[in-house]
Amino acid sequence: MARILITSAIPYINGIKHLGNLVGSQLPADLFARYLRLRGHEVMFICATDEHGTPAEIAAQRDGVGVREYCDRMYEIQHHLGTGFRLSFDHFGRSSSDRNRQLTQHFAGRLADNGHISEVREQQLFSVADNRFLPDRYVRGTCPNCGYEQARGDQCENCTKQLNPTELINPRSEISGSTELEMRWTTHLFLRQSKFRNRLEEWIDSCDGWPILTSSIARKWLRDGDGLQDRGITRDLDWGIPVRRGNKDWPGMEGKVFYVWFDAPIEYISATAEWADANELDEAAWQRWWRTDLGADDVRYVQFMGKDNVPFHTLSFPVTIMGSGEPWKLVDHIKSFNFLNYDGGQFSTSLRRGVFMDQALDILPPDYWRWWLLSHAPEHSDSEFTWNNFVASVNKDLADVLGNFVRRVTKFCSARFGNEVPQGGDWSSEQSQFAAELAENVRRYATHMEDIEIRKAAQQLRLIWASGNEYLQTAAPWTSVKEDPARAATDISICMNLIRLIAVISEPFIPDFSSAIIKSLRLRSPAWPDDPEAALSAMTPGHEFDVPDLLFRKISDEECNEWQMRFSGEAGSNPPPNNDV
Ligand code: B3M
Ligand code: ZN
Repeated sequence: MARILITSAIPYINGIKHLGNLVGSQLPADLFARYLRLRGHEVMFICATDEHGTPAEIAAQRDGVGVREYCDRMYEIQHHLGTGFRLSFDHFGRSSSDRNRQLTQHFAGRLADNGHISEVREQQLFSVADNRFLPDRYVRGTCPNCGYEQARGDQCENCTKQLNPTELINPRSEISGSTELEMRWTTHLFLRQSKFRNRLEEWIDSCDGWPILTSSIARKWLRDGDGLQDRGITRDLDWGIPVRRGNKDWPGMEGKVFYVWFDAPIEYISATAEWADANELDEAAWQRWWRTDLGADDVRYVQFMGKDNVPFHTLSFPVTIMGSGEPWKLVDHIKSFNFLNYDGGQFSTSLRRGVFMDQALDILPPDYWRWWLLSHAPEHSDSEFTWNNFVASVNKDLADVLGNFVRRVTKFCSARFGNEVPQGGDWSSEQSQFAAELAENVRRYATHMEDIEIRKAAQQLRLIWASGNEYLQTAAPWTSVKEDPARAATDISICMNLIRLIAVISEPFIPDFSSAIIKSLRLRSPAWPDDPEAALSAMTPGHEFDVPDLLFRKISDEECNEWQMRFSGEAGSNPPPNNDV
């Protein structure tokens, strides 16, 4: 049994996330967490809302409420939607927590004591019309790296380059649209990242086994030198963590807050402390996940995130950890994702293009979405959501293959042998061969899951579902029951046990299906089939069950067309989500 710490990138608080956000970090992280728990490992799965910085302020202003109130409301909504998608976080924290304030100020103090922070007097964009500085997302303009015209002042979403607002070409205020911007003097703290080049390079080189997407982005920004420029970690904003040096004032920094990207990754640690607080546990309970001097040396730490978040997790956050000089756990493996596109374009929050988490759950249960999103995860390249593809895969994989197999077997068994696993005979050579093949397929599936090769795992799982149908079709117990009822009984007993096995191993993908089957089979949390052949006789003759209700319904062409229209983002077709931002 191993101990595995899993974190998902923490979603910005500013509104409900779309399916592209979901599949880029939280959902695959959940898949991995569920799988490891199922294999008996000790898992700590952490996520939170990212509540500071300009995204939160801008959204609250648009909603006409205070930013604290806005965050309280959106936290509840995001938390609730996470539960709706069955995201099995051990804790879903908030970066605005006391824990994160203390820990962020602590890290800043340590970094300063160790000489890794400099105070820089610099010019920043100031908007005359808005009478304020315009940090980060308060400015938009053209990316100097790729020419994308909607780049934000903190990072270009198109090419992932981290930016300073002053680097943008044709900058304009996000608040008023004003282009009457001037440079004004202000003082900020800078993290001296460039001093860490060698240590980071060594560390990144030592992390073999990272997905290519992760290591190529990490190396690109490291080698370009650009990603390692010293970066400002404070801002002239009201909302955020006040700049303090540990628990002491920081002269000259009054009224300033830390940059959201400084405190957000620290929230991974803080949220684990929040978990301990929520469960009335002591400090040691969370520290054993994070402090290598207090037990975390045997923890494997895996992070999940979209590709645009990789530079912060391979450069700046590791600098925070390394520069503290304290034995905090560094990440071992970073699983990153490309983007999911929507029906020939991009998901767009502002244009209401695409499906958002609340809308998805309004039209279909979570398993439908989980299955499609995970089996089409944008792992090795961008992938695309189209309604036709979604409906075709759901109808085929879930309804025709999986649902049908379960229905046919349980109904036939119930009709011929009653609601219990029938008494069969010894296995024939075909039956033994099927069991051996199944064992091999389950082993392959487990390997893909361990390697976090999500599409391959989904494919292998689908193959196991299909093998059940094929077996049933070939065995044709509805025919053999007439001449050789013992053989039919053995086949049905194998199929019933295969349903049990499928319910167990499919749980990380489609947990509701799994619990419905486990309930129908009157089982109590069955364990992973370490020996799949033996698992085909786990439920012995006489084991009672209930025929499950319809598990997956088919989606009609009319529904498919209607949804395609509704979510196309064309005027009036997609009602604003209730958090209208
Ligand atoms: N909130 C960006 C995002 O939601 C940011 C991630 C922080 S991870 C520490 O994609
Ligand atoms: Zn760019």
